[in-house]
Amino acid sequence: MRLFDKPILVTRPYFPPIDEFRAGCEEIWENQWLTNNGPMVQRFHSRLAEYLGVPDTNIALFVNGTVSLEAAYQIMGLGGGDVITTPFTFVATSHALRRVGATPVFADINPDTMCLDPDSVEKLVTRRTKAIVPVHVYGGMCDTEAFAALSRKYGIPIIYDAAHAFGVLNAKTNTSGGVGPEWGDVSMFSFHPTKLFHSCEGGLLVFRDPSLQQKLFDLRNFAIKSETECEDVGMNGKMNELQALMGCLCLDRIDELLDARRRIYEAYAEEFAARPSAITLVPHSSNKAYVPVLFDSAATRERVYNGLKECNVHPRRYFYPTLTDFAPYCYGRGTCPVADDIASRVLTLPTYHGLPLDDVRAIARNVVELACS
Ligand code: T4K
Repeated sequence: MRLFDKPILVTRPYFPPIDEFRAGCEEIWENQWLTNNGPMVQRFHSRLAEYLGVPDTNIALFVNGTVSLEAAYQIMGLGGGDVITTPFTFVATSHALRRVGATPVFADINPDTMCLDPDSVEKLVTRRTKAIVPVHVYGGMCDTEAFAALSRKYGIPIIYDAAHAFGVLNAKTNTSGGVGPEWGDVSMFSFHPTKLFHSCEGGLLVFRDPSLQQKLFDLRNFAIKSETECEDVGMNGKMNELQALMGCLCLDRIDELLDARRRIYEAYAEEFAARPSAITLVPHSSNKAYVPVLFDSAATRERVYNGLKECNVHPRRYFYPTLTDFAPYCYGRGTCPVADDIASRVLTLPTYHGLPLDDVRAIARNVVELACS
């Protein structure tokens, strides 16, 4: 077992060269503009639209992913209704629902993709259902065709929590965050620094209907229309200029960031190739945002998790426990056995730009040794 001198964390943010950040700051200082849709935010907005291949009328930037989800839920009018979603996610997916007055109803996940299972969802649709919120877990795409069919059948919108899915190519349509039916009515991408692409903090909504854009712009700016008019209960959801600068610099290197994750994933895959049946590397995401590994039992997962920490390697049990084990959502406890089972056996291993491949291989060998001990 390799012991590491310095802690290896599950992830590390990417830091662009500081000279480039300094040069961008000089521009911001020159502009004397810090927030409220400044020039750097507008530049980041345009560049993102270009990168994603969508009209710039179909996106809106926010201060973080959670707030942008709240804005999407509010604009789609989900308050007061039920929304069917997954318990196998970060708490933000459901917290944002509760914060707009909607009730999360938990359906189970598909054991292979770990994403919301459309059949399980359909069994829970009622007259109170106002939307479905699937999550592209770890950047692996949901069964988007099945959700599009449910949307048509029941006349309810699909809002994807695509927090992990920046840079993902939809294998069927070859689109990366587009506005076709495969991306639902709205998709939310998180630009938190723990993500492969970031803007310090940030969130992006991509939506099919361009008429939502002005409403979202208004909502993120307190829903004030003028000095004397306020037309809704708005929020302060604005991204600032420093965030946008960081986002632009990271976008300059998006191919390099994606490549780094792919190389790390491949190194793990090679080490696990002759793996014992106790370890399964989850394969389905094209952006390799995470390195999730599924073990044969909860006991093996805990042994590997604790053993790695003793070697100064700090993986995370994303997403354990499932949301239905948390106090605000415990009314759903026990209703999603597949999600509970996966959550008890999964571990996400370290991956980030700059993590040496030699360390990756050593971590993988430690995992094998611990899993089989
Ligand atoms: N939907 C989904 C499916 C999500 O996964 C998330 C966020 C959201 C919605 C909400 O999007 P945002 O509002 O966050 O944009 C982290 C992130 O804070 C969170 O953004 C992310 N999902 C979640 C999966 O992971 P924690 O509590 O695990 O973060 P933390 O502070 O323990 O950091 C993780 C590791 O990264 C640590 O080992 C330390 C390291 N780290 C972290 C930061 C912030 C650094 O080395 N440097 C840093 O600056 O939640």
